[in-house]
Amino acid sequence: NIPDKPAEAGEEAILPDCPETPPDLQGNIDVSFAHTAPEISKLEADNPLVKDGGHYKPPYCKALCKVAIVIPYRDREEHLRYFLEYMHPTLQRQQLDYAIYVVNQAGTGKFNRAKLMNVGYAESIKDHDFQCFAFHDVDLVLENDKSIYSCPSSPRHLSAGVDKFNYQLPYSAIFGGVTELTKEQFQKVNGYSNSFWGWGGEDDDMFNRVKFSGMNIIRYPMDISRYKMITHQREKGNEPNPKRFDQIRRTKDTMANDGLNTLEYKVVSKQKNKLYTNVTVDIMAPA
Ligand code: UD2
Ligand code: MN
Repeated sequence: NIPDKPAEAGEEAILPDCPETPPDLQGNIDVSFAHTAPEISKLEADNPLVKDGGHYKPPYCKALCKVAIVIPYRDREEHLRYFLEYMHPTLQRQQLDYAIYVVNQAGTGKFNRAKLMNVGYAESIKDHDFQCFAFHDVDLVLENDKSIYSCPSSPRHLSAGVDKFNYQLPYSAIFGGVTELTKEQFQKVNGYSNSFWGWGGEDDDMFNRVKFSGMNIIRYPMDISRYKMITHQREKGNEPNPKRFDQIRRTKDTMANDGLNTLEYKVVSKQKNKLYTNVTVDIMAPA
């Protein structure tokens, strides 16, 4: 039986489980960045069921899982609007209970993608009992909604195919772009390293963490693992990290003492916008 109106608070318990295969998936999605990204007010109007910090729940069924989408971020305003434009409708068709967290690095110091993702994890679980976490570059937009962001049985690499790399894996151990782990899996690896300042290496370090914790990476088939990357220059403050090669050689020795259990930061502000929760954070970045 499908109720004819959205559940009110407290009615949720009587909703049927959402089906394993969401009925409204469309497969390929036409993604283009040729237009100017829509204004936030337009995106809000286009996504009326998203509210309260970018949170959505399917109105007519109980989602199979609760997932936080965590975006490491600084000064990519137009990318964020493209991301919201395409990803909100896609995630709704996937019938997930999800919320979007934009973790915005304060200041002009060295960027630290991995530490920002740890912060997103730590702040999101204060708000809801998320079961899994999709760590997501702001400039990647999914081109096939059959790549469902549901909780993975093993750490999942979602962005296997990216247009920039001709939709092929540049190397088999790549674990950057978009990844998804359950809370248990993320805790088991002690989260990401906090020590990768600047561009590169943090994703390979996470690959190592997964491997040294006795887990394997899984991926969807290449015909649905497809993303478009918004083209961009390398920012000032995100220059390649010269220590990265040395750091990823040492993951096995460092991972137990560098991660969730050593995470330190100061929240500058936490704001629930309609389409996303913004967490601006001081991560004590070196210049
Ligand atoms: C690759 C990886 C990325 C990460 C990075 C190395 C893929 C598809 N992508 O991306 O996941 O491992 O290499 O660190 O494998 N960002 C900002 N503001 C900045 C700089 C970065 O918001 O000033 C965020 C944003 O979410 C961006 C992400 O960090 O998408 C990765 O940075 P990038 O896009 O400059 O790096 P890229 O494309 O080489
Ligand atoms: Mn990029």
